[in-house]
Amino acid sequence: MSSRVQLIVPSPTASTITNRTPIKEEVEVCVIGMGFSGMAITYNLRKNGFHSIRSFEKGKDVGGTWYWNKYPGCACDIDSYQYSYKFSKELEQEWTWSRRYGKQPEILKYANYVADKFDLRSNTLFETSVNSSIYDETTKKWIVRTDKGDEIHCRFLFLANGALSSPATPGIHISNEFKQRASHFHTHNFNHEIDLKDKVIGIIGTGSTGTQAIPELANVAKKLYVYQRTPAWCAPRKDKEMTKEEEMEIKKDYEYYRLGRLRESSGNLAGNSGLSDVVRDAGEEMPSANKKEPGRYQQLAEQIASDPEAQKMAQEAGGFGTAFSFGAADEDTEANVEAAFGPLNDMKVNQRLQEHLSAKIKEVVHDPDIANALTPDYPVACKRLCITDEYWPTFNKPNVKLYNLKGLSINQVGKNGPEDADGMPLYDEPLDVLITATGFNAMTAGADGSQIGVVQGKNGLTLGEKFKDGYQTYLGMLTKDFPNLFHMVGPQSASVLANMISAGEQQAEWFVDLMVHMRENGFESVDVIEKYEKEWSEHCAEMTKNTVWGGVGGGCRSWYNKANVAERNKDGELLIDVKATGGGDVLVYTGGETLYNEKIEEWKYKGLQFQQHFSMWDRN
Ligand code: N01
Repeated sequence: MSSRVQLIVPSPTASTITNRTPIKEEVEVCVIGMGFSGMAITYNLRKNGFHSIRSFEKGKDVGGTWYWNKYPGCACDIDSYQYSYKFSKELEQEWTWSRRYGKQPEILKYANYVADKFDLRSNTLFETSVNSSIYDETTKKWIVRTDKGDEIHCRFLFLANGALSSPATPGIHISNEFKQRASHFHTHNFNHEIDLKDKVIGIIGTGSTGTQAIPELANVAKKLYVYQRTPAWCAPRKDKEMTKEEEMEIKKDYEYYRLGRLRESSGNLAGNSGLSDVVRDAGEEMPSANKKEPGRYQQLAEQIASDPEAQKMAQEAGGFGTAFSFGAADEDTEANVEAAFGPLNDMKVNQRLQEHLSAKIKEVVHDPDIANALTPDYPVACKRLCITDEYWPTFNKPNVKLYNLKGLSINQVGKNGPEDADGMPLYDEPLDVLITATGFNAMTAGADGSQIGVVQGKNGLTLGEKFKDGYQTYLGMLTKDFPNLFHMVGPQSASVLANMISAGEQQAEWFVDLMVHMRENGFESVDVIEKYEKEWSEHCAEMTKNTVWGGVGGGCRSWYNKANVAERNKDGELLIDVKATGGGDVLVYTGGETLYNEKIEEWKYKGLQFQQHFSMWDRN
């Protein structure tokens, strides 16, 4: 049987999706999700001659995370010139970022610009949710079905539907009386139709989203009640407009600027540091890219290790670099690579950082009791570090009131607002609006099938069943018994602990290389040898073991280990003990982006099992 790809129905474009007739077709590749990863894979596939693609996107347009999250204050906290695609030099040169950190509207504009420039929308069915993806062992194809009645058969299936795209309101019951008299919504689906001016607003959640939204809400609310279960560690942001000179300095040697991020800092969180800004601000000439020698960035890290002035400068530069420059000055810590990991595995360094950040809280927040309530008691970076200058000063405003829940959850919202476990009101005035900034069912996308329906591989096994007791993946990209199923920025990959755009791009290149390898060798399908996914899972656990995510320094509850959706009982006792879930249960690869990139190249394609079928590829 020839498996030449045939488009049975012409591809509709984004503008022709409503009330369309269901599509039945056979294509080479299906892509679920058209955020930054979906766009990266589409670009790379086409560049390498894979043109038979069908993509599905729940939203009306591209952008993924940046399409959905439109809450006030929504912005990136990685330098904008780093948080962008590197695949086109032309794109790099012609796009101008207005600020150090892109705000959501600008990032979405960028996504649209890229989609227009490279025609990335034309294969996509927008406003279409995938209901199921079933592997047919006879035809060796994935059958993808959608809520619009489409049925697409494809050889390869990419899950690019995002790590944080399924909003969660864990355990919060909102009464009908409240629903009738007030408004409520999740930050992921922020309701901009409601005029918030002079309203009594409550917001549950003080993670990355909450800390960004709270200052903006405080500017318009009559009263803002902030419900804090656990305080967040925050580092200074130091956002600013980009000058033409800074832009030109980066664009002069963009590749080196990007390399610096990975080289100076293991490409982990510190990779998005202000160190590159320090170089720029110091007016240093950046040496050209691809040099084998360590280069200016490493020299800088070494300088930070030995020179308190340089260290201070790095700490003041803002962003993740603030936190990670603390490692560099420790006498036991080697410069450069260790500098990035210092606070993550060295509690002496972490403690120093905690003291530095706590002092900032006390300096900024006038009321010492509120300052104390806002000060976390767990290691920095155990939860996602927030990057903000506006959050703490917000608590000096007379219209803002902090409800310190001291570890307890809000479980009940009565007629007028949230109540404690004894039914006592947690408000002075009835709320007009309740906003939940309570995070996400992280990485369920494909992991348990809840967001994109069931994903069923060989022998009827679903991803949900496979990952029931923990993740088992090959490099965070494939998993045994799910042939030709490719995970983008999924569990056990560098993903959210890296720069999501560059992490997705790196994986896109790797996957397309794999597909080219298969095409050249006449391989029809690829699966994983069990031993190797065990090896990868063990490596992930090993990387995590001695870090704050693995419980060093006491651990914390976080979505990194799925402890955000677990409940506490009435006395605040955890129903899941986070410390008992460290190691392999951490969702993300914790070794950092640089090491991850090295590993995926080193492993290429060790531990993969290919099946031959010479006639399937169109060799014309
Ligand atoms: O979600 P979160 P998020 N009662 O899970 C609290 C990325 N991101 O949307 O800390 C009371 O971090 C919960 O309390 P606790 C980034 O990767 C990036 O803020 O679990 N409170 C916590 O305070 C980030 O990590 C940017 O005790 C309840 C909050 O809700 C990820 O998205 C910007 C509760 C949830 O915090 C998720 O961040 C924004 C309850 N029942 C987001 N349930 C960038 O800048 C939950 N909470 C790039």
